[in-house]
Amino acid sequence: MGFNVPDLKVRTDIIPNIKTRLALMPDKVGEFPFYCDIFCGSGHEDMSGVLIVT
Ligand SMILES: [Cu+2]
Repeated sequence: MGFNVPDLKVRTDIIPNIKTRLALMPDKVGEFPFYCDIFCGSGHEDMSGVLIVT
């Protein structure tokens, strides 16, 4: 799986059952869509959300 926040130029691979850490220092506030950018099977189309930076 992948975690991609294109507006913040951040992405990483995600491996199921393994903890993944991602450090980021946003330089702007707002709502930034994220999504899985690697086709990973059933439910892939629903792997998205919004990262809120305040
Ligand atoms: Cu996926």
